[in-house]
Amino acid sequence: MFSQEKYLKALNFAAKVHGEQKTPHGLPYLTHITSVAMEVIHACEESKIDIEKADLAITVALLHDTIEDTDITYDDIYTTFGIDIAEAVDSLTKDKTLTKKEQMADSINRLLTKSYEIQMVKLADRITNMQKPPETWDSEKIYNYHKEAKFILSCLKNSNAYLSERLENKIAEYRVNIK
Ligand SMILES: [Mn+2]
Repeated sequence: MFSQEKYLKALNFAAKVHGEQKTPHGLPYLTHITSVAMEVIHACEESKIDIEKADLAITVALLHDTIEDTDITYDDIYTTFGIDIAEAVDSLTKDKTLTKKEQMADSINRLLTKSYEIQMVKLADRITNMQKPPETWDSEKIYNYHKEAKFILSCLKNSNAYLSERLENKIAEYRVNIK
């Protein structure tokens, strides 16, 4: 399985730094974070991933949006969790100096240099985000989100067979939202 202590350390850190942040559906942001971690835990079980790799993947899942969405920096993650986790979270962080279009490809390229356990977090993130789109999204945004999910799957599908199949199913189900 995995270390409950490491899980709690990362969860408490994420809870503190995401604070009052909400998801696009208006729920506490921690519901997103713990959903991504849940997908990763399930995949680690299904794929019999060893404990050290599982601990890394689960911690990274819990921290994956900290640098992108809060005041937390790479150095803060490095100081508290060490270089492997800081590098992993950084590879899951969009480079906002690039155009919106370039950001996903750039992040995927950096992720592809990382281990499968880290790539898995991106699959889990997108699985979690393929729920009903927020009311505020127009049809073009929904269409592009669906297309982007297919791109993520095509790039990262080797990282974990279980999550890849799950994302493939979510992509198929998401089609009903495209008008
Ligand atoms: Mn996320």
